Amino acid sequence: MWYATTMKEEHKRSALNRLKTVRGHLDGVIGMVEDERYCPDIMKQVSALQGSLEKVNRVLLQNHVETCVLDAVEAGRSEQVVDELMETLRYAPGVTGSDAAQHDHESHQKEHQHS
Ligand SMILES: [Cu+2]
Repeated sequence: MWYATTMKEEHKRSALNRLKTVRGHLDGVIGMVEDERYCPDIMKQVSALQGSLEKVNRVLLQNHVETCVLDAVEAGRSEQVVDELMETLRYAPGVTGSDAAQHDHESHQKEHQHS
């Protein structure tokens, strides 16, 4: 079963743009393997793809906190949502790692003007 989530327009656009870029990039990497390009060159591209996908998860996590989590807290379901959030963080190790510092702070600040 799945639950629907409310996606803020900017997060939805950002996630879709990033995923579609990954799709194009992935086709390129498939081509590199088919052409039997130099292994480290392919690995570099795979690593870049992983980084791009982690950014997608960061966008999704931010959306989740700004929508579902806040709503749940307001509805008095804080305990339940904290447990779920801790579970959710497992899907986004990049958020808590050193990589998180590289997060784009400009878009961050813009997104926080909503309150
Ligand atoms: Cu959510």
